[in-house]
Amino acid sequence: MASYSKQALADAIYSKLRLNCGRELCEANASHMFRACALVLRDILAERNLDTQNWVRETMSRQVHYMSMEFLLGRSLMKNAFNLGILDALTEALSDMGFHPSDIFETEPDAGLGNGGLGRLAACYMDSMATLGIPATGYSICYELGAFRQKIVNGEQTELPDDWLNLGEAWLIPKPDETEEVRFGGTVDQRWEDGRLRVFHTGYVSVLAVPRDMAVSGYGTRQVNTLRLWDAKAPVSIDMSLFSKGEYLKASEQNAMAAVIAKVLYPADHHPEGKALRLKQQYFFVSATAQSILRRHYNEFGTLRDFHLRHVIQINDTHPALAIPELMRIFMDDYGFGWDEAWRIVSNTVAYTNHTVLPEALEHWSQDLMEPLLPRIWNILCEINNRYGAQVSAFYPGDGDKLRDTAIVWNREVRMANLCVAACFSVNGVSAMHSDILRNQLFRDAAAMAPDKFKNVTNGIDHRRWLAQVNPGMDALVRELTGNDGYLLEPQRLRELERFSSDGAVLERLEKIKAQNKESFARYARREWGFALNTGAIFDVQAKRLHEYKRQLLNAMHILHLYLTLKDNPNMDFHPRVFLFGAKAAPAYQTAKEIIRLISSLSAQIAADPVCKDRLQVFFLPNYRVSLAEALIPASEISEQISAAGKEASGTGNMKFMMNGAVTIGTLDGANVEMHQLLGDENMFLFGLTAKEAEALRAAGYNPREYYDRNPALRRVLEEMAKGFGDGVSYAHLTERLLTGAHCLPDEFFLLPDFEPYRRAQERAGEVYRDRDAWNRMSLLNIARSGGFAADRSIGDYAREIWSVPYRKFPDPN
Ligand code: 26R
Repeated sequence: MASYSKQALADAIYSKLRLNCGRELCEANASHMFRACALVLRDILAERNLDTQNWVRETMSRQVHYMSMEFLLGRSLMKNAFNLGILDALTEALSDMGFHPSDIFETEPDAGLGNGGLGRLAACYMDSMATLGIPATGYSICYELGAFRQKIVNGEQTELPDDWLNLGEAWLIPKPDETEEVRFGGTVDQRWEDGRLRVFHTGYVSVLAVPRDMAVSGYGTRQVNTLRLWDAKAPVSIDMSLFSKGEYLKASEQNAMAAVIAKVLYPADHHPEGKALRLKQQYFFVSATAQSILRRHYNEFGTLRDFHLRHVIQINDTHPALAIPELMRIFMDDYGFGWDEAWRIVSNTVAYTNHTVLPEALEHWSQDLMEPLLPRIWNILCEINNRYGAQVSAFYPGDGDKLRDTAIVWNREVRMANLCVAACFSVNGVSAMHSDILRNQLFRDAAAMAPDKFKNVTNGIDHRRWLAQVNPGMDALVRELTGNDGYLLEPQRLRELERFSSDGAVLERLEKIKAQNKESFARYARREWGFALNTGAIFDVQAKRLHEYKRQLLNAMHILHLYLTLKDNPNMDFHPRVFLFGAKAAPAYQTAKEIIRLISSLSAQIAADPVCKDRLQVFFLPNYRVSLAEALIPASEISEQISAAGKEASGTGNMKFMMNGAVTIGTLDGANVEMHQLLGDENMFLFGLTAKEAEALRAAGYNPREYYDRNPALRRVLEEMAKGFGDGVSYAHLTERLLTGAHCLPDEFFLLPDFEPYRRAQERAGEVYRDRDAWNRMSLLNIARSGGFAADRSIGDYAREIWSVPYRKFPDPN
């Protein structure tokens, strides 16, 4: 790989400062400097991106198109420098120019174009695809505002806009010549013309989709793939006075539509709102992407006949599912294909990943919204529905229930998951357990019709970012113990650490690295929020979106229990704990917001009580996001993965904590199940109902009162919660939800049955922690066995089992 000396980089940065920022070095602040660096790297990436595209054309290899409404990228400067192998040269260049490199890296705003797991997964996968030599393009929307900034005011979440583009724009390369037109509304007519039935769409409103491409580097390779982010623009900006009245109205409609479409990322996670704007965003994104892919293929080959042999489109949950009817539309209406041939090509191109089984998170769109906004798409959906219904009826003759359950259009609603299952050649879940639930429960009837369609690809994380980059101390230890940096491309080599599991000196060094990471996070927390963390305490962390199924409330209840116990018994012998939470709540999710408030109240109460001094602390860390996770995870010792069994599709935070040597307290849910298989009971603190047991309990008529009546400690916790704390806020609404269910099932996520088992798991963790040697060994084994949760492994699975694209070979996982 061509390398760049620090001098060459310094020169390039200097000239970007002058030419693009209009600054002399002596006038440059951190923002100017960041921008100049980003522009320098963008040039290097742009060149390699072109080479990559030429290579793809020459080799005619099958390409992957990864469609996702979310890419939670975080920061890119350090990442790109690391992948290009110029991180050291860049830091030295920055120092030589009189700056603290970390100031420059930290100036970069997170690109927060995602809400949580699904969006971060897409970002990790982009890195792995480039690294593994897979020709891949990601597609999404260039949201002007990413995930809201969370501010805690008087214990409550408030939301502020996240204006990331200001500086983040430096990474984007506009490609106005590849603009696509997306059409909304109007009417469709079918007329015979030249011997074939043709579709005419009139009276529509147009929005232009303009690509703003971001280059995605791979590690240890020259390959640079593309992430195409669509920006929305109105088609007319010419003098309105030239327009007749009717055209003026249309023009302003188009302007209004364009102005809002790419404005903001929807902050809802696991809860579709059914809003017209969200549907417009989805279609905008999907239509632009489908047109762009087909156009490029057609320009190259002059035909779309073999399209599916050259392309595979992976859709990240159902959010891009309208790609299916949109592709059908383009094949038929724009390129003159008949239904059957179009269907054969489309259904052999599109593959679907499901990321949630929560019924309330499954998308459906009403006919009332869909039909007027996307009239042609509505036609096509109805046709897909009719044809699939006929197949279902043939397979299950006379079975009305099956026809209802698998229907794509039912009761004037379009069910997006059923559409994907009917149309895609592959359907996969994101952990072994989740994929079993898809096959045997959620999509059982469809799976019986096409069993081979259903697959599993367990999620994985970019271990270069989430271990090597965020935890330099641990990275250095791994390199030393394994002899080199080979684990960066072969994550399974982390296994070699097992040899040191009884090496006292190594275990002590591991402990020291963790201690340093805790110190450095404590400094961060003091700087950011003025918090004073007790670094002698166990750092116990739950960081993820706030949702009832993830059970942050169970964690809070246990903390309250600890607090009450400590008050009763101030001399209690227990190792000091710091409980840390990071979580954004969807702005309209009231219960989630109440839970944040509860954690804040509890935090204040405990901070104010002298009995807790040096022993118990609780902090709610505001504005959890990628860059905060990067500081927090390496400092964590206990990882809270305590979702109600059967609800968390996989989890990926669990993997990040494990890889950084935190020990998990968790339920048998999602990928925790696979972690447990690798670690055994000895290296993880497992507790609680299994998915099966939870189901059985529900079926038997679950009554939370039984647990409340039987367990005095639990009862007391709930009573105290209802009373509230020093700040006078009552949380009776939360206890009511658990005990009697306020407009919902009482305790839908089984906090009460799991309370006592959770308390005991916490107690066990506390005991083991005191045996430093035993704890450090667990920590080491967690790191050593985490290689299978690298995104490189997941992408290898996708490449082999679903995409049929070649990729660089990795040693067998086992
Ligand atoms: C608004 C609505 C349509 C919506 C529903 C659900 C929007 C966003 C989501 C987020 C879901 C799909 C999500 O993020 N799921 C998470 O995906 C991760 C990556 O696979 C899993 O690790 C995690 O368990 C799962 O909750």
